[in-house]
This record gives sequence, C-alpha cells and structure tokens, in this order.
Amino acid sequence: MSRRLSLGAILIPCLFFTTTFAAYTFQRRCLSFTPESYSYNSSRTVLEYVAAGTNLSFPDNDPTCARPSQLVTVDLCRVGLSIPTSNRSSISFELWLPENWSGRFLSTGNGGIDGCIKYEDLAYTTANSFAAVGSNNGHNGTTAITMYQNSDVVTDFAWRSLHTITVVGKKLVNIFYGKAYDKAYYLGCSLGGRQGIKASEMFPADFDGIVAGSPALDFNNLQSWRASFYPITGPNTSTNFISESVWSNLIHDEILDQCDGLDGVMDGVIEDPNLCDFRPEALLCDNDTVTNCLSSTQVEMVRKIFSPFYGLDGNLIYPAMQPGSEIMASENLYAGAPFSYSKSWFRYVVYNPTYNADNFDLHDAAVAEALNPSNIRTWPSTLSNYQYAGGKILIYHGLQDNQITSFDTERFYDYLSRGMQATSDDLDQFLRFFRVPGMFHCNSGPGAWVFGQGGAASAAGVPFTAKYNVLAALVQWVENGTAVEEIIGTKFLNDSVKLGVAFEHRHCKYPLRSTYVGGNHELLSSWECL
Ligand SMILES: *[C@@H]1O[C@H](CO)[C@@H](O)[C@H](O)[C@H]1NC(C)=O
Ligand SMILES: *[C@@H]1O[C@H](CO)[C@@H](O)[C@H](O)[C@H]1NC(C)=O
Ligand SMILES: *[C@@H]1O[C@H](CO)[C@@H](O)[C@H](O)[C@H]1NC(C)=O
Ligand SMILES: *[C@@H]1O[C@H](CO)[C@@H](O)[C@H](O)[C@H]1NC(C)=O
Ligand SMILES: *[C@@H]1O[C@H](CO)[C@@H](O)[C@H](O)[C@H]1NC(C)=O
Ligand SMILES: *[C@@H]1O[C@H](CO)[C@@H](O)[C@H](O)[C@H]1NC(C)=O
Ligand SMILES: *[C@@H]1O[C@H](CO)[C@@H](O)[C@H](O)[C@H]1NC(C)=O
Ligand SMILES: *[C@@H]1O[C@H](CO)[C@@H](O)[C@H](O)[C@H]1NC(C)=O
Ligand SMILES: *[C@@H]1O[C@H](CO)[C@@H](O)[C@H](O)[C@H]1NC(C)=O
Ligand SMILES: [Ca+2]
Repeated sequence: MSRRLSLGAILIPCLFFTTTFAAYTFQRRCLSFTPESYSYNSSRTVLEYVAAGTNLSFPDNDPTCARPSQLVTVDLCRVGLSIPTSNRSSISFELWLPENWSGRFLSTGNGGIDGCIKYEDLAYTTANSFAAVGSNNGHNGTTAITMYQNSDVVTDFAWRSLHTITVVGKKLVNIFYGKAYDKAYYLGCSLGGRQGIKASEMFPADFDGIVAGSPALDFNNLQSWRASFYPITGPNTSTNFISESVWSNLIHDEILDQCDGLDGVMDGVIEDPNLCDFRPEALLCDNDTVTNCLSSTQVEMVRKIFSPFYGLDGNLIYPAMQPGSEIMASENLYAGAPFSYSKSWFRYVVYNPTYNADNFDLHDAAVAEALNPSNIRTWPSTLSNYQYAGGKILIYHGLQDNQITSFDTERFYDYLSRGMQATSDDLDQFLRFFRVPGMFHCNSGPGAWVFGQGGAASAAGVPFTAKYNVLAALVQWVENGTAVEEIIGTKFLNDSVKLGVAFEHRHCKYPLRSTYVGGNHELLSSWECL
C-alpha cells in the first residue's frame, strides 16, 4: 500500500512535469520560429504563443470587419505576415499552428467583397487540430475602394491571395512541425464559396478537399443581379415602396400560405422553393380590400423580384430569387438603396468613383460581364482537372438565402453536369451539393442550420463527425473514401446551444429533395431524401 502511494507520488509530478515541459517546448519553438525567412519578401507582423482560453484582440483590424476579438480554445502559435503579391499590392496573412496537430492543413476564405480575416474560422478549425491560414484577401474592410486603378488588388481578391496563403502556409507548416502536412482542405462560404470553386478550377493541386458554401458564382453577373433590385424597388420614399414590415408580414405570410404546405408540413419552411410558384396577384387590392394588400404597381415589383434576370441579348444574367427569403432580403437587397457591394464593385472596379449606382441598367451588366476583371467570373463548365487530381468538393446552399439565390447553385450543378457530360452518379464521385431548407445566407434561419460550416454558432454544439459536420464529412471522404449521402443539420431552441436541440433535419444531396414521409415532422425518421 505504502509502496503504491509512493510510486503515485513520484508518477504524478513526473507526468505533470512532462506535459508542462511539452507545452514549454512548444512555446519556445513558437517564439523562436522565423517565418519571414522562408516566405518570399514577407515581413513579420505577429508572432505569439496563444494559450487556450485567450481572448485575442485585434486593435488594428478594420472596424467594418466587425471582428475586434476572438476567443481561442486551444494552445497554438500565431504567425502574422505581410506578404507582397506585386509591386503595388500585398496581403495580411495569418497562420495558426495548434500544438495538438492532426497533420491536416486548412485555408479559410473571405466574404462579401472583403477584406476580412475570418478569425472565427481559424479558431474553429485549429480547435479541431487543423493548422489553418487566412488572409485579408488583399485589402482591408468591406469595400472595393483600394481596387480602384489597381488591378493587382483585384487579382488578389479574385484568386491570388488564397493561392498565395495556401502555398506559403503549407511550406511554413512543414517547416514548423518538422514534417510534411498530410492533407489540405479549404473552408469558405459566400465569396468564400466562390474562392473554393475558383481554386478547384485554377489550382487543382492546392486542396484535397473543399467545402464551398452558398457560393458567389458567376460573380460579375451576381453583382449585377444584386444591383438590379434598386431600380425595381426605388427609394424608400417613393409612393409604391414596399417596406420591410410589408415584406416580413404580408408578403412572407402569403408566400407561406401558398407554399409552406406543398411539402406536407406547415412548419414555416419551404423544403424546395422550386415547387413554389408564388402568385403575388393574390395580394392585389380591390374595391373590397384596401388595406393589407398590394397596389398593382407593387404586385408587378414583387413579380419582377421573383423572376429570372435577363440581359440586353435576352440571355439569362442570373436566376430568380427564391421565395421564402424576403424577411432578410428586405433588409438589404430591397431596402430602397443601391446594394452596397454592387455599388462598390461598379464604382471602384468596373467604372470609377463618379458612377451613379442609382441608374444601374442592363448595359452596365453587359459591361461588367465583358470586363470580367482577373477572370473573377467563376463559372467553370468542367472541374475534371480537380477530379483527376483526386480532389473532393462539398457544396451547400441555404434555401432561404437572402443574398445569393440558391437557384444559382442548382444552375451551376446542372451546368457542370452538362459540361462534363456527367450524371449525378458521376459527379457524386468528387462533387456533392447539399441543399439546406430554412437556412439564410451561410447560417441562421428557421431550419436546422448548424452543421459545422464555419466558426462561432455554425459549429457550436454539434459533434465533429461526418454525420453532423460538413467539414468532418469532407475529411472522412478524402481520407477514408466514404462520402456522405446526407448531412444532418441541428436546430437549437431559440438558436441557443444551452437550451438544447429543438430538432434535427436531413439535408439532401441535390437533385434529391427532403421529402416528408409521415409522422412527427421534428423527427428525422419522418423525412427521406427522394
Ligand atoms: C524579393 O525582393 C527582391 C528585391 O526587392 C526581388 O528582386 C525579388 O524578386 C523578390 N522576390 C519575390 C519572390 O517576390
Ligand atoms: C473578448 O474581449 C472583448 C473585448 O475586448 C469582449 O467584447 C468579448 O466579449 C470577449 N469575448 C469573450 C468570449 O470573452
Ligand atoms: C490592413 O490592415 C493591417 C492592420 O490590421 C495593416 O497592417 C495593413 O497594412 C493593411 N493593409 C492594407 C492593404 O491596407
Ligand atoms: C511593377 O510591376 C509591373 C509588372 O508587373 C511593371 O510593369 C511596373 O513597371 C512595376 N512598377 C514599378 C514602380 O516598379
Ligand atoms: C488532439 O486533437 C484530437 C483531434 O481533434 C482530439 O481527439 C484529442 O483529444 C486532442 N488531444 C489533446 C491532448 O488535446
Ligand atoms: C429611408 O432610407 C434612409 C437611408 O437611405 C434612412 O435614413 C431612412 O430612415 C429610411 N426611411 C424609412 C422610412 O425607412
Ligand atoms: C370598383 O369601384 C369603382 C368605383 O367605385 C367601380 O367603377 C368599379 O366598377 C368597381 N370595380 C369592381 C371590380 O367592382
Ligand atoms: C472509414 O470507413 C469505414 C467503412 O468504409 C468505416 O467503418 C470507418 O468508421 C471509417 N473511418 C473513419 C475515420 O471515417
Ligand atoms: C424562446 O424565445 C421565445 C420568443 O423569443 C420566448 O418566448 C421563449 O421564452 C424562449 N424560450 C426559452 C426557453 O428561453
Ligand atoms: Ca413546410
């Protein structure tokens, strides 16, 4: 007995010493790292050991990025570099190296037309043992101002920043850990979704696996489509302007009246908006109804908003907005002012700062598409080079997306199918697209929108397993050859993990559709992908 005790008394401090020694060694390795000496003409901006539980703050970060701080939950080494990409452009680069490293490398993307490092994605992926990189995509903040008369900044934004941080990041990871990374991944949504598809098109060897969410594909035309709403709605002072509250109550309610039940369940979610052929005429005022109705001019506005957008040549510029997204869309796209990202893009990239975004028309759309700066379009008819390189892509898109219509991602999938002469079974070998009913842009909404698609609330409370987490599903596919047929999303009560799970839902692989088969609609067993 006394022998055992004394053994334990020796072992415990010994273990304690070993672990603290390991942490100490890691910390020293971090602080003696000289990343700038290995990467082009970069200069070091940050080198620090970050202990688990640290709330990092970024006092210099552009305030429009709205990311002043980030909680870090694992011990890691944080590297910041400024990397020149030409003689008149550079990128701010972050590399987070977790002590507990899985051998996996991961690049993160950006959003909107920024300019903002997604610290929450760096925190999320390093917490799951990836060594992760991110950048400001060549400029700071949420406008395109510094792209004006500087095509190098546009090129960084279109593709070069992501490729650069991936090349530099992999090299530094290998040097830092003293062994080569095993697999490389990409995680991004919105603009970040586009960046992922662009990378698969241009640099098939950069990533073994890509998660491309709600992708901003056909980018020039996307900006034009978004710009097209202001000429329809007019300013918020005009007689027939439709206010946010009319969109959120009257119109949204009518859309649900017409379409929510088409899937067999009145739950506030339209499982497949393709089946919703919304008739705004149902809201037309007449002699008996003069309130809670729309004038004929307003009905026409609503009809246009839910119609595909065609160009001067009669060809499609962008598909229609999907019905169901109007509560959120009325806060930005239909808010009675030119959409900020489109306006910035036309002013600083397509034209010049005197451009009056109020007068956007189809001619402008044609100019933007013809210009296609740095080939930012991102509309490949084939990704066969990526497929041959062994790469895998998981795409997802919320079906109540208020910023990028999910119909566009269906259009892309179908376009790729034709371009590659590939059936869905063929595409399934390397690319799968999951539609997420009831999700807004990248996250949030009445549906089961938590499935590990990004940091913060998008991953909180769900296990890092292929069943519940899209990034884990990608890892399993790449490393184990097992692809998922569906992704289970989680809805927390009032979107609060603390309050517990409200329900889970099957997100089906396109072209399959989430189909009610009977029973309590909040149970997984009541739905199938058919
Ligand atoms: C680094 O800078 C030097 C001199 O400024 C230049 O000659 C060289 O091309 C640069 N290298 C890279 C990889 O940009
Ligand atoms: C981190 O610090 C900032 C203030 O610098 C604070 O607003 C934020 O709530 C903190 N985050 C956490 C998770 O503690
Ligand atoms: C972006 O902001 C960082 C500070 O967060 C600064 O060091 C860098 O020079 C800025 N980059 C550009 C292109 O303005
Ligand atoms: C910057 O590089 C471009 C080529 O990419 C060259 O044409 C230009 O002269 C250079 N400008 C300066 C100031 O070195
Ligand atoms: C290291 O990371 C793996 C995978 O994320 C995790 O399962 C494991 O518990 C971690 N180990 C430590 C000591 O944190
Ligand atoms: C109309 O838009 C302006 C900004 O463009 C805003 O300041 C004003 O509050 C809006 N008015 C209404 C009634 O929404
Ligand atoms: C509506 O009322 C106007 C005048 O009050 C009348 O001329 C018109 O015929 C009515 N329309 C219908 C459809 O009843
Ligand atoms: C790998 O795939 C096999 C079956 O194909 C499965 O049993 C195993 O759990 C998978 N492992 C991982 C880590 O996904
Ligand atoms: C959830 O939110 C609703 C409405 O905001 C509120 O009435 C309800 O009390 C909340 N539930 C819990 C458990 O906090
Ligand atoms: Ca429904």
